[in-house]
Amino acid sequence: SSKENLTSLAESEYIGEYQEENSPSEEYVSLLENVKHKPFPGAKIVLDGGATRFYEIANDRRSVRKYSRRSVDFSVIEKCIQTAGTGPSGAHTQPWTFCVVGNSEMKQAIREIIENEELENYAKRMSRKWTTDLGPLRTNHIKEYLTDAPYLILVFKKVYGIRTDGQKQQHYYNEISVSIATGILLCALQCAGLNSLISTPLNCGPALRQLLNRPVNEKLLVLLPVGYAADDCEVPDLQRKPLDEIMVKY
Ligand code: IYR
Repeated sequence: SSKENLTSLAESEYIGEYQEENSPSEEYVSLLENVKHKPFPGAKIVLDGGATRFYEIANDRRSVRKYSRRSVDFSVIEKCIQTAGTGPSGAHTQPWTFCVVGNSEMKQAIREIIENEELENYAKRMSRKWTTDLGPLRTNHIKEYLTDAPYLILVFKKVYGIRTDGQKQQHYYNEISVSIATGILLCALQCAGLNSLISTPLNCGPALRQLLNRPVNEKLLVLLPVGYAADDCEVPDLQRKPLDEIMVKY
């Protein structure tokens, strides 16, 4: 049956929650049908000592949960999101939407949705093992950063697209694509001297999607507060694994 087929496909290789099967009758046309190929000389913008400099910037990033209310230049946010949009994606479907919220009332509404759900999450939905593992990070259901940070970026994955003729377009590996784009966004924000946090508001996706008036094919992946760390911001003194623990050379 189609259900079985979907399950086995999903188990062998998870390309996304929406998967379509061949129709015996339909003619298919690629979205990229008219794309020509051109010579490519390779990467041409090279930073001197780029790998080391980029490491230093990336290694300076910390997940920040306490923000100053100091304002952020919106054009910088725009440039960082434009950068995120350079990410690779399955069949070049670019299955992302970055919603930027700077409006105070909307941030407050988002905070209420998330704090209400997180109260349940921390008390009931997350296992005791999970909350114990998180204990040292000092997180809880109260999230002042959702109203203190000047901007919230809600990252949605488009689990499928809609073609101009109304047909659904499969978005292969959409979660991987949007996760990679989000990683690029984190780096861009860091390069701009901004702080951020990847937050994963469990069970809040549908309510936030509706609040922001997003269509049903968009699902919330992560939410990032963005801004400057508060003067009294503290982070856990974590260590990153050394190279020899994360790289295996063959
Ligand atoms: N989403 C919750 C809980 C949380 C989960 C993990 I895994 C973290 O590394 C941190 C927090 C929250 O935002 O508090």
